[in-house]
Amino acid sequence: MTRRINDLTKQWQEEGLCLPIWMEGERVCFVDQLALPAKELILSTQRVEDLADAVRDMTIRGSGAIGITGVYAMLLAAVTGRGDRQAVLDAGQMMKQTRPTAINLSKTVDELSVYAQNCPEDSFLDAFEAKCCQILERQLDFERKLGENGAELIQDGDAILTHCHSGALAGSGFGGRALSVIRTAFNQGKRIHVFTSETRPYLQGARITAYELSKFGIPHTLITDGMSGYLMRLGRIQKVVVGSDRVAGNGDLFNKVGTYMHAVAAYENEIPFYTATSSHTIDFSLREGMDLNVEYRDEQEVLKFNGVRITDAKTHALYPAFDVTPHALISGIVTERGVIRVPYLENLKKIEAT
Ligand code: RUB
Repeated sequence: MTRRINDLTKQWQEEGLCLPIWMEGERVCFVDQLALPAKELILSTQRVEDLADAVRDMTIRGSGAIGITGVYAMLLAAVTGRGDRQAVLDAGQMMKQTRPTAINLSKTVDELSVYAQNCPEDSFLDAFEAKCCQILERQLDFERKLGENGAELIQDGDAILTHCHSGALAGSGFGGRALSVIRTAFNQGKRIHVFTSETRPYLQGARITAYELSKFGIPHTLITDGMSGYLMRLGRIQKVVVGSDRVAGNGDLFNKVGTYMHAVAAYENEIPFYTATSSHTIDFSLREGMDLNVEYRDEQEVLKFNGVRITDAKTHALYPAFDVTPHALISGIVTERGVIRVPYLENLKKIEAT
């Protein structure tokens, strides 16, 4: 019943991909990103609710990875419900409610929901699995292509700043967005160095980006979030490459909070700032970034470090999980269809049209 998806998983594992989530038999397996790098823990489930919880509490995270978790959740519902179409649609709705800012999740669920509603009853399970596999293959293909397009922007000897974790485990297993660009440039033989900012409070940069860079053998240095501006002034950083949770129609970028701060410093220091994304992550319904409210997370996530409160008992905290970088600060938007430059409104429209 899951032969097609199991074969695909096997093929990707043999290729050495760093998969965030996959299917073995009728169980969905996923890497516990909260445990990294101390433990390489793999969890598994047959319950859609567990996948929703894992996205909500950031056991599975990164815009690409939560997008494909939407696929696995709906496929799991199809398999365990023996083709129950309503269960598939309900699974999609449950996943959509987990995290709102990264658009890949809702777009993927919508695409699969339309497919499920129109899929003939007699071959539902087979056809739905094939559609899921097609989406998963497409996402991986995007990563490889945008990696090649973005690598052209990287020069031999560049030091590149990246923020948060926009890598294999945040995507489909090759290098996600930013790390696909970096990994491809490195594989081309370019001598590069990566500065990864730690990314308070979840420390995705310190924990996961550094872990993946070590795995890929790419030289790197960890910095705290506030250090990038000074390093730019010292001439230690030549490029900034970050991922993207959503791009508005005018090129404004939603990404992990702190991205805007790096972009302002890069602009001030005349350092190119790029976002790596895919056409799937562009939200043409959104005219500009400030039109959308980003996800706010629990203040406890900021008040505590490793479960221990780090501030006075009466102090409160604020945690917008993302910020908006205006398109005027962005030198180029790397996609699977090439690097998009200003005027973004016009040039992004061309992607929408084709
Ligand atoms: C998503 C996230 C960052 C990445 C986006 O945040 O990983 O914003 O920079 O990169 P979270 P990508 O950790 O809250 O899920 O586009 O590769 O996901």
